[in-house]
Amino acid sequence: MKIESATLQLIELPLKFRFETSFGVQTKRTILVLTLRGEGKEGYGESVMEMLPLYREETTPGAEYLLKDVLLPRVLGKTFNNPQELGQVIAPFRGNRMAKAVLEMAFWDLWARSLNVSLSHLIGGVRKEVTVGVSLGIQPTVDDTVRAVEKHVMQGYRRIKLKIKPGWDLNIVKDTRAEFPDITLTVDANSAYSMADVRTFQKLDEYQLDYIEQPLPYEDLHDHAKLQKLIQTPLCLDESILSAEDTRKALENHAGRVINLKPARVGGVSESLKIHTVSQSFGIPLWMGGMLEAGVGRAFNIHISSLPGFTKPGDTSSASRYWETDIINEPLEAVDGLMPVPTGPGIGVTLNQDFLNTITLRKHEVRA
Ligand code: OSB
Ligand code: MG
Repeated sequence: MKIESATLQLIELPLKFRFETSFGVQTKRTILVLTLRGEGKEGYGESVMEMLPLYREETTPGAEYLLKDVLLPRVLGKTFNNPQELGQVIAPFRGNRMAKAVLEMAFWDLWARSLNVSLSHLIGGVRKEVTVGVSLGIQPTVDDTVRAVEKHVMQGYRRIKLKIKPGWDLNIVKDTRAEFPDITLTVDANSAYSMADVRTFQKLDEYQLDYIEQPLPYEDLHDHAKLQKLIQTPLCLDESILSAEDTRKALENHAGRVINLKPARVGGVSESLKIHTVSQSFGIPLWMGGMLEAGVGRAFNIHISSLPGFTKPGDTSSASRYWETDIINEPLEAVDGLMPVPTGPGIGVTLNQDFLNTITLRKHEVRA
């Protein structure tokens, strides 16, 4: 497959809800959408980092520069027989996995379309639909939290995840659990705590949480392992995991018992497949995370979570929860907590280019 041309568009997409986490508030997404062209086909990629480095270190302007001036010029006009060959060209550049993922994933889509197979089929997916839950941001009051949980339980979501921060944790978990004794419930701290908070996590042990996601700093597998020894509830790692090697080391050191895999966080599809293999060899369950993706990123996440190791519900809820209008033409909607895997070639969705043009801040055409 020869990559003949590329278009990189920076868009701004307003969220339907205010999404508050321990690291900040999001009311819109600023997204890079990449189109790669070759052999009469197109492949798409979408960025997940934000303007500010509050989740991990990457930023949208940093990724825009890397893609436009560094990564795309090195692959345009070149022929790659598979995604691994393209991976070798971008591997020498350190870090920046989210930026690389935009390109890597677009190439996977282009390649799968050229082979006329769906991404799910190409990577060994085994499900026609995937189970999904929701990630609920920090609400103004405890009562608002319980009502938000109720609404999404009624909609059939298979797991409810509550965002927590110091001082906003036991209160919401206690009242939610009192009203919903049987739901699958989790919490996500986005690295807001330290080992000084062990008592809080020991108290959370009373509420049958399925797991506690990323309680401690993102670079600190050591303390996650220490905390895991002091509590019953499994720890789930999100921010800490950037690669299959991170995953192996985390699991060998018992720093967690569940892995949140976000393909874009780890550099794309190839690294996701490696993490899937590592997790399965340890017998550790995976679930598909989310970064408030628009249609392209959401479609990738659905395809990848059709792999057998994704045994817990993901964050890939209905696109209509997030957007008035999505950037793709196809609806990605869950019914009773089940999200269908698109069946067409590649990721099986098409860009709504007319809508995209109305929300584009900058557009770069890159040629060989
Ligand atoms: O930690 O999982 C996270 C969103 C942005 C950044 C980090 C996270 C999240 C979510 C939302 O939890 C998941 C989604 O609905 O896409
Ligand atoms: Mg998380």
